[in-house]
Amino acid sequence: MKRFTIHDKAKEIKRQKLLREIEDRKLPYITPKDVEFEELSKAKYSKLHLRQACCVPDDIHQKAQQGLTTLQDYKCFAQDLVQIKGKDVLTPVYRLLVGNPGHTYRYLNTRLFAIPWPAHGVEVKYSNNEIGKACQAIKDLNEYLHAEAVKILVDHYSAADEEIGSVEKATTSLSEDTESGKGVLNNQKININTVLKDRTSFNVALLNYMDPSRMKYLKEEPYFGMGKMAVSWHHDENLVERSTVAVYSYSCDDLGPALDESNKNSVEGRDPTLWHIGLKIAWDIETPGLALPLHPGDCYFMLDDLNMTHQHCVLSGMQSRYSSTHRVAERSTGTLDYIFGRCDVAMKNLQNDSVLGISSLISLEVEFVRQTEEIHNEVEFEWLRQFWFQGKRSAKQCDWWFGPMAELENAWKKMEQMTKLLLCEINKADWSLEEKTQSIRCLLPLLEERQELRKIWVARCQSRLANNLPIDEQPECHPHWHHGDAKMPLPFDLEEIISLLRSQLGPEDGDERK
Ligand code: A4F
Repeated sequence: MKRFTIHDKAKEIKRQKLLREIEDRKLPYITPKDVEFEELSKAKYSKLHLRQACCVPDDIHQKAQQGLTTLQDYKCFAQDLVQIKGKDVLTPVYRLLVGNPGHTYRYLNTRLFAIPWPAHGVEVKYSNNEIGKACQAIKDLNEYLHAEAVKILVDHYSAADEEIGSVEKATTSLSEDTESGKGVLNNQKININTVLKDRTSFNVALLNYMDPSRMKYLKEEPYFGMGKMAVSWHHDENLVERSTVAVYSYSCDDLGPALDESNKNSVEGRDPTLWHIGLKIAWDIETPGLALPLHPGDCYFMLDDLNMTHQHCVLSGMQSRYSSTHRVAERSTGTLDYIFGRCDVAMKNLQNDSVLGISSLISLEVEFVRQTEEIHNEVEFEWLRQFWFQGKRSAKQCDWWFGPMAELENAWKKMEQMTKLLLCEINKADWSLEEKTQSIRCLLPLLEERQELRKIWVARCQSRLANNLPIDEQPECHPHWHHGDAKMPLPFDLEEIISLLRSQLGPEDGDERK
């Protein structure tokens, strides 16, 4: 889990400096009503692509809207208790992640676990048929948006100056020769179709819902005076580099028409009754910002590196609004396949004698020890605690995640046993001082991290915000056990073990750690 880093601090200082530079005056921004809109959006915002609702097939609208409202009827959306700059905060937007079985999406130090949409070879028992149908509708929307994104990207690259060359230019970042360290381009041609597919094969959809009339307080957009924000300026996290984000936006017509046309033209800035997507170039105060109104059923696509060069925000309208945001979530460390693979690696260092009923470590080499203890921390803090921190909220849709979580917990418990076995070895008399010191130097920082993170998670679970959540969303501090629990190899509180290990190192090691 990330804590408040120097990087966060530097960003905050930069943000404050920007706000001071702007002082009280607001920066200019444009909307489609402005004469400069066409020119500026082409020059600076060409990688934001709008597909108006009228160009989306009726059956897609019908199924998507039905799916989203069903999920809301069954109270499937929940506020996330995320961490910003080391502080716990509840998102104003209610969210639900749906996606490929076993996939997760991590944002603001929170790992969301995808409710699986129907997939071949995977059995999902939804808690009722309507929820299953809604997940299928999101999957159908996903397939539609994937196909459209490929077409839009092909058109986008073909329209660029160097025509097909620009596709190659856009793909070269994937083929940089990192071995030479010079960033020389590899001659190996990357198949363009593969690149386009990789960047549009959405594996999760992060669904959002917000009813502004129920939100007591929404932040004002600080730089341009764009009005109330549902989501502040940010870059989306945890995405495959240069992958597209495709969004289906459905603001309900529950308030009747927005400001009438004549009124719209006379009012400065954006129409506050309508939802908008706000866009700006990151750290740029010269280029005007952009506010693009979103009507029910409009889709937009954030293409290529737009999410890296620009920040976006979501500007609230008056109606309640759903969105389905389709993403290529980074798979390298975010899937069940990955984490089970890591557990297998750790288990390779454990042997069980079934006759004697005892287990032992195969190797005591520091590299094996480090790897096992790192995997131990990863399973505990990136998977088990993240999952149980969200309580039993996924049970509303299906029980799918509870099986893999129990399996991960079994593997984690074996890793607790492995740590205990290592501690016993360290205490054996037949080790040389050198071996002992090396082993402790390797183990100690990982145990210190475990202890510190356990304290942070206990505190997060006990916070007032956590305790005020609906009962089935209340964080569970799991795994947790009491001192002397005979079923557990080691205590929950590692302070004593850590002190003992520290005392076996020379003073120079203590200084090093400081
Ligand atoms: O202001 C916010 O948008 C916000 C409020 C809150 N109580 C919790 C989180 C956020 C938030 C945020 C929420 C969702 C999301 O997808 C991205 C987000 O990015 C952010 C944020 C970036 C708050 C501050 C920020 O700088």
